[in-house]
Amino acid sequence: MASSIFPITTIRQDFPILHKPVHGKPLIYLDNAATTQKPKKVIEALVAFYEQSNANIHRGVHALSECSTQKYEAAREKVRAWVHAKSTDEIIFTKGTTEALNLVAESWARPQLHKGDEILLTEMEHHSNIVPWQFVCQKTGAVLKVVPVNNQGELVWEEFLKRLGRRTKIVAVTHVSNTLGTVNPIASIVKKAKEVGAVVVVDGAQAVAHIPVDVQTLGCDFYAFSGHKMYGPTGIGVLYGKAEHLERMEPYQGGGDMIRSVTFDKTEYAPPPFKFEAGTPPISGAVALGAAMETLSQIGLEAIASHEHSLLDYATQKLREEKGLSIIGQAKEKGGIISFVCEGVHPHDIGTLLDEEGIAIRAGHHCTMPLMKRLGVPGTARISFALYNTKEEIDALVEGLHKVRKVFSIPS
Ligand code: C6P
Repeated sequence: MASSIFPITTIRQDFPILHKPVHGKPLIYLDNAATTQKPKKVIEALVAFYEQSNANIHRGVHALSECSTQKYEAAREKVRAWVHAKSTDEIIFTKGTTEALNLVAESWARPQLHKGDEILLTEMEHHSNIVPWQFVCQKTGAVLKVVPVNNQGELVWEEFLKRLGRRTKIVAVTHVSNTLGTVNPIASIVKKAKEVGAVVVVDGAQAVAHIPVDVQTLGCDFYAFSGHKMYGPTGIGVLYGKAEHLERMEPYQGGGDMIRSVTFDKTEYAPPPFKFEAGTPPISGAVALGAAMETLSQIGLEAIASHEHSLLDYATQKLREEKGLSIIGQAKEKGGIISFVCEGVHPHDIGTLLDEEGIAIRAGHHCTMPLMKRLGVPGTARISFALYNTKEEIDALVEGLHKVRKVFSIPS
């Protein structure tokens, strides 16, 4: 229903890159989980910032510096509202999800964890939500525990409960799996984790641009995401952290802008969020991320979610009709991501041959190697939707897959 009134033509006009041919064919961009394309408003916000407002923030007394500071802090407020945090003091700008997760691992976990403490992850985590915790384990003697996924690609709830105990200090879980599309029940996970006093860190990289996120309702302690996966620029991301944690945490890096006073004997830190933003931050990136959020708000996240869901349903149905093709990840709650494998064709060959048709997909392990091992596949082909995708593009994808089969002499 919603997709029929979704202003798809107007939306597509707003994304210049969608009108650039690739290999002489119209671009069909289905690699949105890797990074989304950028609307004019975001590109123009970057240009306008450098043409009209460029200066360093928080330090200058001059007009441009005040203007730049005001825009940067206004962007923080937009992010606060986007995830419904209580205060802008809980919003830290980072380089992206990866840096945000490393910040929690280094500044919250490493000083607090001890030998025998446990960090609970899931089998579907991205490497960004595995490797930083391994660093913590190496440095503290804590151990990783892993919740398995079932054949549908869902967390096995009973196994989660079995592994959760008084030694669990952190539960680190992805909101939406970048490989399977599975949406995890974060609020229920938080409720259980709180019963044992564990802190919950959510990797929201694949969620924030697709489903409404309210960190207060979810109750999580930390929530990490990247600007470039939500129509903003690369090099900007966000860590939400509950004030009670951020106040007690040590800084992640030292430098300018994160201090109250410095002598050679002692440094006093600025309060959060500045304590965690050493050096000149990605100012223009934050401003343009704010513009991306405005664009999404204007269209409406509910409408976007509904459009992407109809694409997911349509593509799932179409791909199920394809002989020799298996969809990997059939969770009941799914976001707009479909991984698949085709009998007799390596995922990389699928990706390369589709590229010749102007169709951009991703192929490989998607930075989820432990999940690939669990699923018994070296990699998958993956399509992932954004607000500008259409059912016609899915039809073209299916056409493209027929061509791939032809190249490999596999009957359709
Ligand atoms: N996934 C993909 O799936 P950065 O690189 O810091 O912006 O995001 C890292 C990251 C963390 N968690 C999840 C769930 C993710 O999906 C990603 C990025 C991309 O194509 C690149 S591997």
